[in-house]
Amino acid sequence: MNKPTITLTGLLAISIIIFIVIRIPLISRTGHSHRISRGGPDTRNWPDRILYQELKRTTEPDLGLQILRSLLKKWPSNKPKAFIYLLMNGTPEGIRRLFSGLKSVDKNYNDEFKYPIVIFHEPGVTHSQKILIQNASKSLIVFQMVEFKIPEFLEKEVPKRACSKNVGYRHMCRFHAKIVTKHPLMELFDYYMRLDDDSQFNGNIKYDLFKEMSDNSYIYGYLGITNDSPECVIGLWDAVRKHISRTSLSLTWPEPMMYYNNFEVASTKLWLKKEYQDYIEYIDKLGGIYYYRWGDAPIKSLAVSLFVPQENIHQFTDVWYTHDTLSYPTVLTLMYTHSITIIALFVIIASIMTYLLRKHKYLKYGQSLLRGSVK
Ligand SMILES: Nc1nc2c(ncn2[C@@H]2O[C@H](COP(=O)(O)OP(=O)(O)OP(=O)(O)O)[C@@H](O)[C@H]2O)c(=O)[nH]1
Ligand SMILES: [Mg+2]
Repeated sequence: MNKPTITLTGLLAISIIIFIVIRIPLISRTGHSHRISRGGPDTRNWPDRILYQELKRTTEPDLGLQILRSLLKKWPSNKPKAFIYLLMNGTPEGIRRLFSGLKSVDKNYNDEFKYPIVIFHEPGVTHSQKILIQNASKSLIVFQMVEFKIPEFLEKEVPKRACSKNVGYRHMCRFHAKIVTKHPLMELFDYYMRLDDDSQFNGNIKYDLFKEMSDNSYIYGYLGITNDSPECVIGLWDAVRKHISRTSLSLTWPEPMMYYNNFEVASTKLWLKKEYQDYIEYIDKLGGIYYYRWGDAPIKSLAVSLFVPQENIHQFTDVWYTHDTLSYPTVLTLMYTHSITIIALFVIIASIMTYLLRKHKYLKYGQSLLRGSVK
């Protein structure tokens, strides 16, 4: 074989190996292959097709909950009671992002596992926009309207911008940390998945994430941990320390870390519990959400660290997800969870490279240099 053929063959081999490693769901930390444990109920007769078609076209806000209640009456007994939700901002760009996000959710998860999607929105989203959104997805989509206003108990004036974010953004943070936890949906269902309008699944999820949660008694599921900007969490850690000072709880969650929670799968019970409701009431009353832009991510991450035992927290390492500039799983996660495969991959690549270099004149040149025969 001549040099270009060898180089091409080598590159092809490396590409195939990388493709296989990326695409095949590897052995998870729990030791079982998710390709095998697909789980999930037989959904051929669910949801009832006629009901489904009728409901799919319904955009009446008040009917959203009725729809979900009817659906739950027909819910298969072995399927976790779960829904997917997101908050949309109603702007044309937001709706465009949503189209693409919903498509990726359907294609990579919901076409198979069929969980209802609840879209929260403020007044102003029109009937025809809702129809467009429903038609962009094969999932059952219901809408729920929420109205945001600055809480009356805040005494100081709320700045137009806090930590560079506008008031709408801070309403959004309060929505995810507090308002949604008081919504009737939380009582109706056992689990939920939260997404943003710009969330994207990049690969097929082969198993039911909610079933994984319930089978293993997981309470909180996440993809990765990152950090918030220190200036956006001013006073938050101190406030939490104060809140728990008269309890036996201790705060170990490092400042300003947070679960990257625009993807989050959790038990609804976690937020319904009195301990969380007391916590969020306390945090909310301090006003830091509006004064400093305390985000829902650090607020909820602190609560998870306080109220959820470590063994009930689960990192999904095989969900391929992108939001904004962050993608999961990260190379580091892959190396940690799939270290054997990564080492094997490096060994194979190193062997191929060595083989190629041996044939390559530069190696021979290098050897001559070392031997001192080239001046
Ligand atoms: N109704 C409503 N939704 C909002 C508002 N601001 C954001 N959202 C929605 O809330 C979700 C999160 O907002 P993003 O702006 O993506 O927030 P983020 O991803 O934390 O922040 P960035 O990474 O800084 O963009 C998205 O689905 C938005 O459409 C708002 O003022 N009103
Ligand atoms: Mg976002």
